[in-house]
Amino acid sequence: MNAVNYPLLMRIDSPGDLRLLSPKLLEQVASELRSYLIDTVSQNGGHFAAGLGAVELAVALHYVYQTPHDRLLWDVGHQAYPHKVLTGRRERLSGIKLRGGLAPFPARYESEYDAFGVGHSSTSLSAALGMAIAAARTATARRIVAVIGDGAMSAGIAFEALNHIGSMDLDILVVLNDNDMSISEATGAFSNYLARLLSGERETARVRTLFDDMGLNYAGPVDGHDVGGLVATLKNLRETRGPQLLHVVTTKGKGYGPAEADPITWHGPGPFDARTGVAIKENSAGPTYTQVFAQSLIDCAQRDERVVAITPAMREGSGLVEFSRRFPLRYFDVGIAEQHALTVAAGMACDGLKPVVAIYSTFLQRAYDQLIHDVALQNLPVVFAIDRAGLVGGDGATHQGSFDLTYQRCIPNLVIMAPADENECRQMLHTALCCDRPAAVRYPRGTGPGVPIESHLSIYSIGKAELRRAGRGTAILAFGSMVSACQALVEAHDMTLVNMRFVKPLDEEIVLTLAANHDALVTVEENAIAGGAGSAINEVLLAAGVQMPVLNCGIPDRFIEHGARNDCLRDAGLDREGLERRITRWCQAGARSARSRPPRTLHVIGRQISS
Ligand SMILES: Cc1ncc(C[n+]2csc(CCOP(=O)(O)OP(=O)(O)O)c2C)c(N)n1
Repeated sequence: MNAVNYPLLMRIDSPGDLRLLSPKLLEQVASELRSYLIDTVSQNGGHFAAGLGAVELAVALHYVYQTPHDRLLWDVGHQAYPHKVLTGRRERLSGIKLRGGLAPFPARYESEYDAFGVGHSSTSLSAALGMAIAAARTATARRIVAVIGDGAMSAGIAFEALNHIGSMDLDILVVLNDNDMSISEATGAFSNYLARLLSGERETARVRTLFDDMGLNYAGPVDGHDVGGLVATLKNLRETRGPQLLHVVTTKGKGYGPAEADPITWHGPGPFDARTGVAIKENSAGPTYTQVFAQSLIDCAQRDERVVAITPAMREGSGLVEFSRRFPLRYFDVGIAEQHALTVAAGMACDGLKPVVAIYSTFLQRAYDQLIHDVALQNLPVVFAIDRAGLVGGDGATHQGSFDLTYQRCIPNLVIMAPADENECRQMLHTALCCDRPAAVRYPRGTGPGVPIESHLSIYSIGKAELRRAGRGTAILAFGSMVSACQALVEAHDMTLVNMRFVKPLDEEIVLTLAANHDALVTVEENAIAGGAGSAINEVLLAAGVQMPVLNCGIPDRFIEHGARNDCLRDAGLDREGLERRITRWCQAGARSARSRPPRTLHVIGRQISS
């Protein structure tokens, strides 16, 4: 760090250093911190606009509260870069999200100042209340503060927590960081309510707010960029007993012109020229799966006006921007409300619509009961376009889509598809919309192998795999993104390759035929090995009484940390080289042990083959 540009920030290695400064200097600290964020994030990209809006808040909160003894929780954690800088991680900020670098969000293993690990939104109030209860139970004198955005406040869990907090007489401060934005524009009646609170309605009379009525003492609205004002207000609140809510008004992207003007683009930019705000583009290699899904959905919607799209606050990430423009009345951003997204889709499906819920694999975890109870149990034709299924990279362990095959596979009625390429993604979406039952298409982050995309829409036969290559000895049964990852390997070693296409229903016929014709089977998927698609193959073999060597390749039984997507794949052993090494070694070891065993006969339902 350059001491000339950041004379004060240079001296802050912990919040203790910050607290030694006179209050008059805090504005300068905030200004240096903001410049430092702009400089640093421009190098490698990262979460940006939300952090710029939370600079003064971070400075004031660490100045007033005795962190880490007092607990400071950042909801989602994408706005926590200023907090990381002030808590001893200044010099490491440039490596955030990279392999071995700082975690993308607050993480308890990384710092004692990160009171609660985050990444998924709207958990801060529940966790803060838990800490307040623990402090009360252990008679620990401690203040607990949760900072939550207006977007994150739209989630059910945040309201569940408010409901609980308001009924408890505990010292807890909720700082509502209201910038009137989620990743895209804030939506919903609660957001309208906050706007009304800010509109001056409250200033004319002492109007009781929703929060007061729920048992939290409402303070504000206050200017979230006036660090002196914030410090004064927080000092007061620190001495006030009971649940409090401080309504703070901020500007997303504050202090960086392009980000203030377009906070959506600047929510999480890649590297950019800090002076001009121009993105430093990497060469793009064809359309991403998200883009293919986006165009295919538009094509399907044009053919069938019953098709509607639902997103839980992820319009940009899920590729629904163009859809929302073309079909504004058939597009629903429900806020950060995954559970509601699924049940509202179920209701639509009951009465003749064809809802497509576009959702990230990691966020679908939030709506598991709705998936089972509201959609699958009633066999309703809801389509799930599950993006970021597999390893996502920089957003790390909280966002890896490692589990969706595992948690979906056991649900009756559900069709689960995994496209091997972009064209299959398109056709599977169409197949899902035509199959009249709940159906999921799960595709990874980024680009596919780059196959031509057919403009027509076809329907795959449900539960049928595709033989890609007939070889000898070992057959690889690959799912989704792993089909192309195995192509070179099967050519080099004359193995069979099957693109399984369907995780459910599984093509049992092809599994048993391959078992009969090969010495060994290898399953490969970009999902947890535990309970994943490979487990489904094992179950088929066991049920049929087939005994043969089977290797399951997939994500190992641990959380995969952040890094570039390729780093994460390598870490999980799912990059091309890793797969080749693993599979060929396993085959060689198997061949050695087979030579040392007497020949035996395998029984495969109705057939006999020798091994
Ligand atoms: C459960 C869950 N769903 C979706 C997201 C993706 N997401 C990250 S930040 C964000 C918007 C948060 O808005 P807000 O809380 O208002 O913060 P701001 O970015 O406006 O500061 C969303 C939807 C998430 N992190 N967690």
